Amino acid sequence: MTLPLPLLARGKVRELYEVDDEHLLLVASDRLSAYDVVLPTPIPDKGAVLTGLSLWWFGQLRDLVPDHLVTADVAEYPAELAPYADALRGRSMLCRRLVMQPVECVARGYLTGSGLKDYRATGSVCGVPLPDGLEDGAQLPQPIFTPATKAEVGAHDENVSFEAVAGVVGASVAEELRRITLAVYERGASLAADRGILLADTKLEFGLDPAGVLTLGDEVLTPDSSRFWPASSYEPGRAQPSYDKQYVRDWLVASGWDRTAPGPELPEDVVEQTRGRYVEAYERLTGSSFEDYLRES
Ligand code: Q0Z
Repeated sequence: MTLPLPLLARGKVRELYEVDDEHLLLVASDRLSAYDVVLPTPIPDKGAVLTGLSLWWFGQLRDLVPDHLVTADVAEYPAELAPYADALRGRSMLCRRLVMQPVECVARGYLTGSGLKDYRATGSVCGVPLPDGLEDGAQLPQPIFTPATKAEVGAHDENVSFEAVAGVVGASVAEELRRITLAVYERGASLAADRGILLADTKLEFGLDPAGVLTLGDEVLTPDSSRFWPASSYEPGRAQPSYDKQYVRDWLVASGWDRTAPGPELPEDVVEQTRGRYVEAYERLTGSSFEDYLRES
């Protein structure tokens, strides 16, 4: 979709537009990325599911941290966006423009991915020492703050120590980022666990509002910013199945795809099963009907 606004940033599956000096528009597409490649086949409603989840989580987290949301009601968007209301409804958010902190704030309750890689190499993750003998998917003795710095386009974020974060943003902001990130993770993991979903880890982005208040930005606790695992099949010692993407991954592996772009078109049944998993995640976590979300947005 192309809006009559300056494009500020384009992620793999989302776009960020400048509305005015104080506001941005965050738009989530239906694109899906697997094995670091954006696939050519969209998953219908994925952008709306992720937006709906972020909106719901912002509400769940409001007592812990202020967030950048202004409104997701397209009727309240600036008049110049009225011609695009149908394309934006349900999958966009008008946000306050923040001065983003140049650090990816990650909390992990379970060990996998880059955390596991670093642990196997050093016994620590981001300078946090961990007990010996942990395997892929192990629950950590307690959730840990594992910040990363944004890498250049195409590269992966680089895990860094708390001290490195303090060196960039100052000790007191670094301590606030760690405290809030862990509080958000704990709230998210506890709520998800009640609904049969393990929240292995989550990545948050923070900025400063015009008054200098640390504010939660971007998307929160979505399957694109977090690892969701079905609690029913949790079994440490192996890679855990992804709540949302496992059908896609299994099909891609079986297809013999070599993981180079552009990636193959997905068959209809894989698209439909995957859409179902996103909708199921929304409904399990929020306890509300996704159809209702679409109708009310
Ligand atoms: C978020 C990103 C992308 C989506 C900048 N409220 C804010 N104020 C200032 N900057 C941001 C936000 Cl959310 C901001 N990102 C990450 C990139 C699509 C989000 F291409 N970058």
